[in-house]
Amino acid sequence: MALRAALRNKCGLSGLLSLRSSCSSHGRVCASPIAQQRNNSTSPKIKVDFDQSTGVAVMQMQSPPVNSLSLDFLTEFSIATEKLEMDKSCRGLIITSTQPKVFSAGLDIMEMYRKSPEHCGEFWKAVQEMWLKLYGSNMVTIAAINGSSPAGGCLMSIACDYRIMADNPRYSIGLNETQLGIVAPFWFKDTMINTVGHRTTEMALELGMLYNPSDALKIGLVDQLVPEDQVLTTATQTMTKWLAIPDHARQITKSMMRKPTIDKLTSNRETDIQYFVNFITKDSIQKSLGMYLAMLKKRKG
Ligand code: CO8
Repeated sequence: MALRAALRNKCGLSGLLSLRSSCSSHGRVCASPIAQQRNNSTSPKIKVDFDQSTGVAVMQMQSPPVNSLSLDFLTEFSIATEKLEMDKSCRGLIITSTQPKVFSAGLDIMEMYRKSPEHCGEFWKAVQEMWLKLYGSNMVTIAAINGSSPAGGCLMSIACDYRIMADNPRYSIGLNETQLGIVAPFWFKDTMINTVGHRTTEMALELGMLYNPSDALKIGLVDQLVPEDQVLTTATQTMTKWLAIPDHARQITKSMMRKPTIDKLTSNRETDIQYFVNFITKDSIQKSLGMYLAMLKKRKG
């Protein structure tokens, strides 16, 4: 809580939102004090290394044990991404994990379980913000998926421009929400459709499918598989290719492809929050989440 308050005072989500609304959705027209700050930063859950000479930042998610997307994590993520976005010299962002075997376990279920409607609303706003920042980024974004990436972890990956996954059959990726008894919201669904197409998304979402890397590659959920120890180097090499394209042309093209999906959420954020809060606080849904949490613990034992 203290961390969140501190982060908020420095540059909270509301600050980020007002920054965002004063910016063009295409070029980098914003002048902000944030832009002048150094972009090598380490916060408790996110480490950013920005190489001025290449224009590429590597963001490492470092929130043990499984990089679950808690409210604090999401707040740090949005602040770190916004800082990079505002820095004209940062053209590319690689996202990866320091946690063994896991890229991200998705949304932190504890943030949705037995929490007040107010808390759930605040949490959901932070989830929306994370997606808006990433899906709408002007930077080239590459997910270096060096472990499992279910649900919100998959959303984070498919919000990037390109996905490289470790070729380890023990890892999985997908939007598995129905397995928890919950429903992937329309913007999760739209991001997946934009990545793998309607039919594949329909089946994947209904069944809550988690794909091993080779199946994920087959359906286009990831773009490339490489040995585990080459995920980051391949991401760096791939970034060089993407950065060879003139920024303005690539950015306008990206915006043309993604803007309708982004607009659907930005014009319905409050309704989406209300829908989430009503849904997640239902007794039946809370019961499903409780059972899923118990299953996670039992599986461990
Ligand atoms: N949230 C909170 N805690 C978690 C989560 C999570 N998402 N995932 C794992 N944990 C906890 C475990 O309970 C365990 O806790 P403890 O140590 O206290 O027992 C600890 O993290 C370590 O987990 P594991 O032992 O399972 O770690 P492994 O390395 O064996 O496995 C996995 C890693 C594969 C990531 C595994 O933990 C897993 O499958 N986790 C669940 C992933 C999942 O299903 N996430 C879905 C979250 S929901 C979401 O992202 C979108 C929701 C959209 C809501 C829409 C509503 C309208």
